[in-house]
Amino acid sequence: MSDHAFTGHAHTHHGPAVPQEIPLRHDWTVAEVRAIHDTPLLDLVYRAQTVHRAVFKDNAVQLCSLLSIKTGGCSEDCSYCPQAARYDTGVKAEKLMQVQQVLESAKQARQAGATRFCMGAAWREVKDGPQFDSVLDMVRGVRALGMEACCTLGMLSDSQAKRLKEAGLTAYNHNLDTSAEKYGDIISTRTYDDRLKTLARVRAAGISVCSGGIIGMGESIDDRCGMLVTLANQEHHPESVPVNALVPVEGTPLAGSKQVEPVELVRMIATARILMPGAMVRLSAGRLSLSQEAQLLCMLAGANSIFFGDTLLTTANPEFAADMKLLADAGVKPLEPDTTGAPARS
Ligand code: SAM
Ligand code: DTB
Ligand code: SF4
Repeated sequence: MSDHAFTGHAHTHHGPAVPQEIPLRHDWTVAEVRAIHDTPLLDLVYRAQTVHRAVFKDNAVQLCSLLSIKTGGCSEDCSYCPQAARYDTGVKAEKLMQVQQVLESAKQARQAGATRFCMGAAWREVKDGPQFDSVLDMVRGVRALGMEACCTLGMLSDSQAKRLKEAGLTAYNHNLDTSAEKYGDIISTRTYDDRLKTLARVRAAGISVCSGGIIGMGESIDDRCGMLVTLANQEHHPESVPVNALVPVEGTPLAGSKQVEPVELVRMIATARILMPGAMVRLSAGRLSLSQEAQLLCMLAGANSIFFGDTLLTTANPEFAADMKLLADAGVKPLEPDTTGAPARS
């Protein structure tokens, strides 16, 4: 069903205005999405770029800064993750950072051109108490600097989501990572349904949803399409969809995984763009193994955001200067902060 009928109703999410001629569907099947995904590459990229330009009028890319505010020692067993305590990856467990230190880093990120500041904690779930209170202070501080604030802290309760909203949180990141069918092969310490429940709580609290996944974990193409179907068939599309290529980390069960072909990432991004026209599609982990040309092809396919800075959470990312040169050479402008606050179809 298209949600044209809902246009004009009070929505709790924000984003670009999707023109009426671009349908917003929430009833995709895996077979339909697979047909799009498998389209001849140049036709696929053309279609995705057409949707992209109908919604986003220019070729701006949002620069997001990522900071690990609580590194390592996580009790979960996500088989891709260097921060799981049970894998010997060389990542040491650290305490939650001090609020002032985090805000110092946010200030630097803003000066370097970031409009969104994302804070990640290696927690299974949020626990009420002084640490969560500090995170709320971090959110308030980042917002006061005039940036969007995003957190990724694991599972949340309704009341925690409400408190994050009250602190001014723009978005909450909680990835589905892969399809429901594949999930159990990757993580055993929580279920897909746990993931969906947290996403519903984030949505209900009026916080923007950031949810996506990883390719290159041994999943099938149908798993990739299945994940996109789950994201797109929610009542509202996520405002933000990160697409990560697995960064294989020594010590994790997925250390020996083969690098994905860059073109697989392009297909995934293009398909996400076509299914969720109003979403920010984020070319996230894995950029170090992409050429400049492959990254530009990802942008042509609809990616309009990157994480910049020398480290992601714990792994390396392209250098700041190289990213700035890439964008400048291609004539891609960094996105200005969205101050309109206008509600959108999703
Ligand atoms: N603990 C919280 C959680 O799991 O939701 C937040 C932090 S977690 C590190 C954020 C996301 O980073 C994961 O959902 C996963 O998609 C991504 N990620 C982690 N390790 C990765 C890797 N080696 N390669 C690509 N993406 C990775
Ligand atoms: C997302 O999807 N990717 C980012 C962000 N959301 C939090 C994290 C990528 C982490 C890659 C592994 C690491 O650096 O530890
Ligand atoms: Fe923990 Fe998140 Fe890493 Fe999973 S992805 S081990 S929950 S930090």
